[in-house]
Amino acid sequence: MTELILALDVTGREEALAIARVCAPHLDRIKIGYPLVLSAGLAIARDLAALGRPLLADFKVADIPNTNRLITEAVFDAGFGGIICQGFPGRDSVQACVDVAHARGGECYVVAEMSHPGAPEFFHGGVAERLAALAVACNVDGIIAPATRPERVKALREIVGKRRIFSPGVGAQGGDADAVAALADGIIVGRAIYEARDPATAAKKYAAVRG
Ligand code: 3DU
Repeated sequence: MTELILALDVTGREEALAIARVCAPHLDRIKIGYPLVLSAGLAIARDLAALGRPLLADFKVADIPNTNRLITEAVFDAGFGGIICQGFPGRDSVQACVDVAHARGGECYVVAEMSHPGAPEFFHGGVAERLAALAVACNVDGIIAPATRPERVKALREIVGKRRIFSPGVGAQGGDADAVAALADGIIVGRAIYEARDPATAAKKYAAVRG
């Protein structure tokens, strides 16, 4: 089964809660990050987690191990069920996030390759493959790979095997839900749902990937 993950990047507390409430029946997870947390406050995490869907913290954590540890502890204290970190700071930094996440019964995901047009500048040429291998070595729960480049999701699958691949870039960034759903364990959809006139109907449409 492919999961549907809502990237809830709206910047108002009430709007976020209203959209999450009506979309929740169609979702497997909700992902939030700086846009919502910096505008609505960290307490929004508890309110969203109360909807019963695991909440993913997309803070793309990228610091020294001790700081990564402190950030990850704060994330799980706030009610999140998973965290996304960057791999480029190296194995010890990623391991710090994974260790805290697993000690708290949560999950950790590493960005292997990003979805935007500028991503190839640093992620291509073998870097994404190395990040995916590092993620596996650190026993992550999965990686993030671009829905805008299905062939890259396929290539990174060779490296991560059965570990999850969550794929952002569907809809607003041009990625095709069905093409990516065949390759990834979850599609991450933001604007195409929360900017729709009727977010619940949009979520229901993308939920077709859940089978
Ligand atoms: O383009 P959308 O509105 O569907 O949102 C995609 C979300 O996924 C958004 O939160 C963005 O920060 C995140 N994301 C990517 O789009 C691409 C990545 O490589 C990693 C995260």
